[in-house]
Amino acid sequence: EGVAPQEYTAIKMRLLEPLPPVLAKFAGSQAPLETHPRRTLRPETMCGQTNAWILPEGEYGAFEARQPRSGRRILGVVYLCAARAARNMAFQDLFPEWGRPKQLATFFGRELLGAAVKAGRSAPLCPYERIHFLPLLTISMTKGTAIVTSVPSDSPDDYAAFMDMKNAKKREYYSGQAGAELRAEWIDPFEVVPVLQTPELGEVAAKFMCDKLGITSQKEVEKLKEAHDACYTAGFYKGVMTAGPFAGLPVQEAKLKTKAKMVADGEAITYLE
Ligand code: A2H
Repeated sequence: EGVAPQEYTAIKMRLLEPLPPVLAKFAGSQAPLETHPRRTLRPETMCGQTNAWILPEGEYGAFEARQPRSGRRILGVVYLCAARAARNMAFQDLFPEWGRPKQLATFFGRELLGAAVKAGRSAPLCPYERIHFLPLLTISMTKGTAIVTSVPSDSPDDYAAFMDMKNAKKREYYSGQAGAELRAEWIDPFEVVPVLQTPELGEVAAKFMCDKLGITSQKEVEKLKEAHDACYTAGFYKGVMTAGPFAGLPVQEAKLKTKAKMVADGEAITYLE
C-alpha cells in the first residue's frame, strides 16, 4: 500500500462458557482460554462495548499465543483472528515462534455467532459482564483481526448495525444471510452506553449523527462515512470522557491513558500493520 505501518490497539476478550462447538476442544485448559485481539483506533471508548462483530462467511483461525509477560508458552491461550492478521502478528513477538503462526483450529465467523465473551477484564472498563458475537456484513477480512468490537455510542457503523440487530424482522433477515440463528437474548438486554460528550453532538454522538443524516441501516455506507468523520473529529478535539476510569478527562488524554492501562493490565496488545 506504500504507506508507513500504523499502530493499532487490539483488545483482548475472554471467551466464556459454553464454548462454541468449534472451539470446544480448548475447554478445560489450564490457563484461561484467551482472547480476541480486535483492532481498534478508539481504545478510550471500550467502556461502551455492547457486543462484538464477526463476518459470518469469513474464515478465521485459532492461533497459539505467546504469554505476554514471561514469553512462556501456555497451553490454551489462543488468539482468534483472520489468518492474515496472524501472519502479521507472528512477526511481532505475539506468538511462540517468530514468523510461524501455529494454527490450532479453523472456523467460519458464523460458528461464533452468539458466543459470549467478557470484554475488558478490569471493572469499570465495561459495564456488561457478558457480550455476544453478532454479524456485521461490512467487515473486511484483510483489515486488522477481522473481529471488531462494537461501541454503538461513538461508532455510527456500530450504532446502525446494533439497531439492525434490535429489530426482530431485520434480525431474521440477517440470520438468513448468516445461515445461523440470531437470538434476541444476545441483543435485547443491551443498551447503548454513553462514554463521552461533546458540545456539538451531545452524549451519544453516533445516534445524533445517524438520526441527523437519516441513516436507517448498516448498508448506508456513504452516509455512515460522513457520520463517522463528524463523530471522530468532534470526539477527538472536543470530547470529554463521561464514563470509565478516566471520566472527566479530555478524550485525547484518555485515549493514551486507556491504551497504556489496558496494555499494562494485559487486556490489550499493540501491533503494527
Ligand atoms: B473502530 P480504519 Cl468507537 N472491517 O473501533 C471493518 N471495520 C473494521 C475492521 C475490519 N476488518 N477492523 C476494525 N474495524 C473498525 C471502535 C470505533 C471504531 C469507534 C468509532 C469509530 C471506529 C469500536 N468499533 O472506526 O479504516 C474498528 O472500529 C470507524 C472507522 O482501518 C476500527 O476502529 O481506520 C476501525 O474500523 C479502523 O478502521
